[in-house]
Amino acid sequence: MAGADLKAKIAARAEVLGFAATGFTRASLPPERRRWLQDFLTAGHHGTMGWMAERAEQRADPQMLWPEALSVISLGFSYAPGMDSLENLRKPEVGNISVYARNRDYHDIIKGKLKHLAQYIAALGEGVKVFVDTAPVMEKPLAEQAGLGWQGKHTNLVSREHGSWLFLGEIFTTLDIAPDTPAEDHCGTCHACLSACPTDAFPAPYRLDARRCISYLTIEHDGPIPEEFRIAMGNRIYGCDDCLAVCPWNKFAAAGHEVKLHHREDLTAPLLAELALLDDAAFREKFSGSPVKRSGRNRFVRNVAIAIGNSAAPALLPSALALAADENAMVAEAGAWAVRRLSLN
Ligand code: B12
Ligand code: SF4
Ligand code: SF4
Repeated sequence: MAGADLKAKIAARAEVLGFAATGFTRASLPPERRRWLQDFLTAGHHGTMGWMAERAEQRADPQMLWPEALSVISLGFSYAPGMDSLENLRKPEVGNISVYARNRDYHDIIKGKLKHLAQYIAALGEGVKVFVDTAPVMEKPLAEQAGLGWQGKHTNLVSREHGSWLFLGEIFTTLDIAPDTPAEDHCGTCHACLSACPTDAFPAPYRLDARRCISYLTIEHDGPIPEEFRIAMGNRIYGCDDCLAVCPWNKFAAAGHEVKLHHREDLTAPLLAELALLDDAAFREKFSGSPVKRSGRNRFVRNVAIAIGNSAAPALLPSALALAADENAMVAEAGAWAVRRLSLN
């Protein structure tokens, strides 16, 4: 079994590549994780993310995904913003894009780095596969098991050093590595994240109903945003950071170093009036290489319309009227809602 020496070498290489945290665990998860995933799916908390249910067996058990895998190297990459990520919420004329999406797509950045690190292990004659976000892998429980941090009450991984601001990635390998000690829960009696959620998306601590989460509603959900969440969305037009931002463990987090994740000036506090003008071509050009591109123009501009409706800014009425006349029915419906809201002011 590979011991401390090799682990230290792998961790040192990971650090040079920019990873903030590295941990090692077995390629397995305890049965309660499968049960909790199943409870989540049975309750329908995944909404229209049907892909979560389709490969649930593989998600709950790394060896169902790759039977030869013996170990998992879990890696955390910091995107700590180094500023108040809730600042935009006090500026109704701008749209708030979640801090993780204000520059390049983290999937591309982290995948490249994982492949680089995996080459080192492959050179030892071992099998490797790298994952970040999109594979049927339960990244948070694996990271907790590998000692990177614990799944907080907001369900994301919290680290004592990097707070709630870590992206996660993994290298599955046939290498037999001595596992690290799992992290302990340090949430204690705190419930700041649960209280901060604008849409009351936590039915209980450690459980999220994605259908109520603004991140899901603005990024994953196609079609009209259900009326009950529109006002609570405020000006959040892509993702949401509220439950992460209020976590007291963030106070130890130094700002992330990756330049490709540093906030683009035009995406830090973009004017709603300008975003409302984006047609398909302009949207693609503006968000080339950005995670925002994945949601597509219509969903994004639908969110912009809702934010305009919540702005209470009469100056944005012409933008709302233009969106109400949009060719896309989903955008036009949101635009009409915005016109009605602004007309009430
Ligand atoms: C689906 C998904 C979403 C969905 C659902 C989120 C969710 N919490 O499930 C939506 C679209 C809402 C979403 C939003 C976000 N996401 Co997301 N998402 C994922 C994805 C693809 C799968 C997560 C998953 O497996 N969910 C299924 C549920 C059942 O699993 P779970 O959250 O681990 O739930 C556990 C708890 O509920 C717990 N549990 C249940 N009952 C009980 C009871 C007790 C007593 C206890 C102790 C525990 C417990 O057990 C479950 C199993 O471990 C992962 C990537 C991946 N492949 O893992 C990224 C991932 C979780 N997302 C990520 C991010 C950054 C976000 C956002 C912050 C983005 C944003 N700013 O808008 C938000 C955060 C919202 C939030 N509070 O979770 C990061 C999180 C990094 C981290 N530090 O944890 C990940 C890991 C992507 C990555 N590679 O970095 N996401
Ligand atoms: S991301 Fe926002 S909407 Fe989703 S659970 Fe956290 S605070 Fe609630
Ligand atoms: S805000 Fe409090 S309860 Fe929520 S994850 Fe952080 S420490 Fe845990």
